[in-house]
Amino acid sequence: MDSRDIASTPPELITALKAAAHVLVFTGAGVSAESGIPTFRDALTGLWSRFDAEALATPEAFLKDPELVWGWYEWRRMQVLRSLPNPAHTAVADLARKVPELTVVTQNVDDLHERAGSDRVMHLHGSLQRPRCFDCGQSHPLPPGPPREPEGGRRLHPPLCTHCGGLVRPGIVWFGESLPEDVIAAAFAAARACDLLIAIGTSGLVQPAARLPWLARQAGATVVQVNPTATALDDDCTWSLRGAAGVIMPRLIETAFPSARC
Ligand code: BV8
Ligand code: ZN
Repeated sequence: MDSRDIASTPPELITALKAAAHVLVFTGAGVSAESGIPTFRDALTGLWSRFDAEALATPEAFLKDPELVWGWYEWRRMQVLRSLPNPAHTAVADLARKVPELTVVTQNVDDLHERAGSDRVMHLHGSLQRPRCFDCGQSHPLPPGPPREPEGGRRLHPPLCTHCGGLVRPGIVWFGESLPEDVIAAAFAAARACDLLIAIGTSGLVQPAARLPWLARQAGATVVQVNPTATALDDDCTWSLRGAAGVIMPRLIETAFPSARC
């Protein structure tokens, strides 16, 4: 594994990117960090600094205190609404116009890839945009109006299912819950089929999502990660580009596919 900063992008990586028939971009919370959305393992800001995110992101936590967990997700949905895609999201959307086939697989529950112009994004861990009934699974529209931040920890009661009266939950895959079979199968198939996998802003700690780079490498693909720090994926990577996604990704695309000089 060879770590390099962006200034010394390996020429072999540029060659691989230009020659790739199918690129898979695999993102984690770090790709949204420069949009102002805290990553999962950063200290959570404000009202939520006293909670452990992983303890809140479970079905048990929701059943134990639905108003706390629903309030936390409404706070996160409000953060996303107030955020904009950053140059990393834009570079990924731009890359789709430069290579024959691009698959975007994200662990994130925000919609910043879509708002940057990426389509058919695979959300391994669900989305903030698609609440559903905890009991019968019926999907429900988002609450009308902008999400309200629970002032001073005020409880936010989740809506009730119009079909069965059950509690409406965020459309998220929580810890201890299985990922949607069709989504994880499609993501694994894309990892085995791609020529180049670019992992952006993920610590590589959450399974089974973190298997994607390893699957791609085993199938003979080149694997590169973009992250300011070392991660659990380092040994799966051909190269690790150390730096911020919002800086590295636009430069990588511009170096491989220079825009026409006007
Ligand atoms: C499951 C939704 C079967 C919630 C999330 C082995 C196999 C199977 C399961 C397990 C296993 N081992 C352990 C498990 C259990 C568990 C797990 O993986 N636990 C971990 C903590 C050890 N997995 C599960 O429970 C999964 N379910 O496998 O079902 C099953 C069923 C029953 C019992 C057992 C198994 C479900 C996992 C999905 C959980 N839901 N999200 C929500 O968002 O609220 S995961 C959540 O954490 C996020 O969605 C995200 O995916 C993950 C955080 O990871 P990252 O995205 O990597 O974010 P992180 O903060 O860690 O890192 C950010 C990175 O960005 C850092 O490296 C940082 O350096 C970098 N960065 C920062 N700034 C920048 C940057 N990079 C670039 N540019 C920058 N500017
Ligand atoms: Zn229901």
